[in-house]
Amino acid sequence: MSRSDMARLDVIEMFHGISFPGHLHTQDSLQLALKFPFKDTDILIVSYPKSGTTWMQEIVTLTSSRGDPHLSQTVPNWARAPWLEQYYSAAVLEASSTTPRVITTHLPHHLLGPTLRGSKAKVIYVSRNPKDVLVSFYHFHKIANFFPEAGSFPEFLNRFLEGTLPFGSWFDHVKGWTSQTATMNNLLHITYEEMSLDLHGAIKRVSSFLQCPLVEDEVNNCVKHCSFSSMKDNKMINYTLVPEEIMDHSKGSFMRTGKIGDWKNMFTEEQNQYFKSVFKSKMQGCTLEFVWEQEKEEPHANEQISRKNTEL
Ligand code: PPS
Repeated sequence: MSRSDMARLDVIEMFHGISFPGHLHTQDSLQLALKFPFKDTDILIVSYPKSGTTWMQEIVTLTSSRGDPHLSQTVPNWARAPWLEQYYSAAVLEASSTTPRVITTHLPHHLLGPTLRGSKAKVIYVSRNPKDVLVSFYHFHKIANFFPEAGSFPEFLNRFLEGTLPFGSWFDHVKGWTSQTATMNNLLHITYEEMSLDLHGAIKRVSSFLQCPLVEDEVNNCVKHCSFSSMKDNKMINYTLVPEEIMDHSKGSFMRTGKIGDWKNMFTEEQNQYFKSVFKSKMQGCTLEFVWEQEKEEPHANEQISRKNTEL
């Protein structure tokens, strides 16, 4: 089965007040996701779109194969870590005999949390600076023909802040999942920024959470194969296998910049101030400290990350 079997490029599925592209989502597939019988051995990667989902799929695949890139270079990411809510996942998961199963989802906690309750499945939540998420999502809307028109950047920004883009509100998503970190000991929260600034350390964190400790050479192999440049050239994850009518590769790449802080190239100062004020009011009561940008101190550029900047 291929992801392109079902076109439905102009269809939008509204589900619990959230819009999902009808290309890969149906009412049935969304309903089924909420009844999914998780196994305790499952690994679930959870994210709001454009937060580093594909990167984490690669990290988990490579960690599980102890740095051997064979699987990640021969099987598309959606077949080895299918999105639970997408229509093809039931068939993929049924046919899969591998343990652990790696499953991906963009569903918010208020929808999937009840399904997961009581399960010991390992959940990895990936978050990213929302301003970079927004810019990445904006560019992705231009290449992915299963989304409605992106419109102008200011319009898109407003829709992001209102929570009316596909997959719903970033704020609800992040608050919903990260609020579980205190009570769910099978949940690891990791950020795109951590992965970007210390990929080696991030892989070690993930492998130890998955109880799959790696020796140094294995970690180094994982780092090599999930670097931005390796992933950009890997057609099993760069979406060049998806036909042009579904993703217009002439308009840009899925693996676009892979950088922290690209929002600075799109936001005006006024938009930044507006974003920050909405962020402050919507995230009120969220005690989690996000580290959006970390900078290496100049004199010790080769040493550990030493300065944290929690400024959004
Ligand atoms: S999706 O559509 O939700 O699955 O997208 P997602 O994979 O969450 O996010 C895509 C962005 O992640 C970047 N990316 C990476 N950055 C750095 N290093 C690696 N290895 C890497 N892999 C993916 C990808 O380039 C998208 O970000 P932008 O900012 O658009 O470049």
